[in-house]
Amino acid sequence: ESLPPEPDLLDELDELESMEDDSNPDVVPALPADIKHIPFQFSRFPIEDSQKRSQEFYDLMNKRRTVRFFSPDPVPKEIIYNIIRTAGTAPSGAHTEPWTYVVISDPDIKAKVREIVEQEEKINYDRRMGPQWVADLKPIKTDWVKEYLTTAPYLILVFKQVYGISENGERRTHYYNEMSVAIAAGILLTAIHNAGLVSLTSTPLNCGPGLRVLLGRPKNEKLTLLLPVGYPAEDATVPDLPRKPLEEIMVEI
Ligand code: IYR
Repeated sequence: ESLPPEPDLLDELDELESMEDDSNPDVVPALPADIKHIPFQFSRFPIEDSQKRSQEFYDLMNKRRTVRFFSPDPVPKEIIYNIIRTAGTAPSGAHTEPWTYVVISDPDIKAKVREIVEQEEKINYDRRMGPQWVADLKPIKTDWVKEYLTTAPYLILVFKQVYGISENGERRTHYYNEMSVAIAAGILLTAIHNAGLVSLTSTPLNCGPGLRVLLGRPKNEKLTLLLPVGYPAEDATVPDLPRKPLEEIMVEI
């Protein structure tokens, strides 16, 4: 017990240091202390069904691609609501649910987002990213022009709440907010694909503060992802990228 901590444990120790002392009886949990624990509703699939479902889900997800060319065709809002409800089922540290999804369909706001993003992206490509990064993106054919930001019917901006604010205005720790929002983003992308829509996983460099202010979000929220969502353009293309086979991504012990 008196040994120095393993390097892998240091992240957790950082987290621990920022936590309040739970030996203090005055400390109240964020969730109700007397929250009920109820029976877990679960029924097993027959094993052949699990087999089939796992194969079919892989086949479905293996068709997901990042798409950069969007159709302006409308998408019913209820589909977007269901997709975000689905992302909201993600697990999170101490069930803090540290995420906010901003859905933009207003053309004027989309135009303002595009203005902010293109202005920064021009500087990113010209100066901030550097020659290696720009070269690495060349095969993917991206550039600073972001037409999809005004073409796609929706933009979903994923904000992570780096801390929460309780009813009496005190700061609440959002444990593992980065990981919680990353998991939720994966579920969001999966839900978009499952609904038959496409998106582009974009992380606009240096645009966070400008977009946060434009959208009237509070200071505890940081932009992590910007996803245009809709149907692909009729003539949309994607790079013919291979995916690593199982043997390359899995180690069995
Ligand atoms: N944010 C820029 C650059 C960019 C970076 C990576 I890493 C990509 O995989 C793709 C693009 C842009 O959106 O163009």
